[in-house]
Amino acid sequence: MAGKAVFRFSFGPWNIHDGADVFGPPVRKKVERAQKLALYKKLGFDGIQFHDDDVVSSVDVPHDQIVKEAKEMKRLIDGEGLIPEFVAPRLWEHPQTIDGGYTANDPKDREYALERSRKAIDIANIIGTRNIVLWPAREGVYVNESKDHRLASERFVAAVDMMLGYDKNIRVLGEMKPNEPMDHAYLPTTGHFLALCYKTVDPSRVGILIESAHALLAGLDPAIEMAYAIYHGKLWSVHLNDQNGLKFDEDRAFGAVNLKRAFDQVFVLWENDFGASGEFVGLDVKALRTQKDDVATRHLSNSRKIFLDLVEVVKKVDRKKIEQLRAARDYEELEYYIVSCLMGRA
Ligand SMILES: [Mn+2]
Repeated sequence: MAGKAVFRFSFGPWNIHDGADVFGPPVRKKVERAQKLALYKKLGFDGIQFHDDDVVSSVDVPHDQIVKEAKEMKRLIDGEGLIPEFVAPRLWEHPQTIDGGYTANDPKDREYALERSRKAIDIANIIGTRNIVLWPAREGVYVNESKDHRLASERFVAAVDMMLGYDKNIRVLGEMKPNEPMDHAYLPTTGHFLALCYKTVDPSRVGILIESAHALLAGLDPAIEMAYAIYHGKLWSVHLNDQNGLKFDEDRAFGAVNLKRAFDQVFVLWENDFGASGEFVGLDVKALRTQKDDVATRHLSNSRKIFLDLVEVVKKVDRKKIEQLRAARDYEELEYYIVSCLMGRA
């Protein structure tokens, strides 16, 4: 183990953003699709992540139109030399997803979510990825009694089973988050989704994407979460970023808030040969609203640089010393040693 890690980076078009938030309008010029695609390689990224409607302008159109637009996107990313990492059905903006997707109370709404998931799989096949990511944004409740929670679990598994049956090649990756937009999300953590994996018709094709900030919002440590998913053979992608306390999902630059926490994540990924099977290091980071147009991709390039700098720190850490300090149970000194490494003193 260790030494076989391959770090290739990815992000999604939403990570280049005009700065609009829930309290105010855009503060930067909209970056057009072609401009965004041209930025990937310049910023040092090889992979691109998509929502279904990042690939096509709308999924609520005749199938022929979806196929035509998805083929056009495939041509564009091939032209830029980009690898599509995943497609995620966006089940949180459409009027028929107000009450959730797979767990909505209205059967017509549930059918919309299932149909949209099939369309996401069709799109994934056209652009050339077998990974479908589910961020179940609105699966959950504001009011506890508004849904039958046991039945919701059953419906969630049935939806994943439907996808696995619809296409025998695709993989489904759960990206879990405990709250926001919902008060209480169903399957709020990695552990919850891992348990669901084993209830599906083909557990070998159901796995995990871990976002650092999502783990932190659940009061959990991202590195330990990642190691647990790796133990299950199911850490198939990450959304690295950072987070300052238990607030909204901040999507701060990786390592910008807590460098040691970032180190711990890189350490786990390095020690466990992450990327050796083609996994990407995804950076789900958001530019601060205060950034001006010409420097509105710093969050991406800086996150990548911080990651790669931390890889160098990880490589230099003295494993024997860690083992000795573990054996001596001198964890204070171990902590000081790691902090010294991060300050360039060890
Ligand atoms: Mn986030």
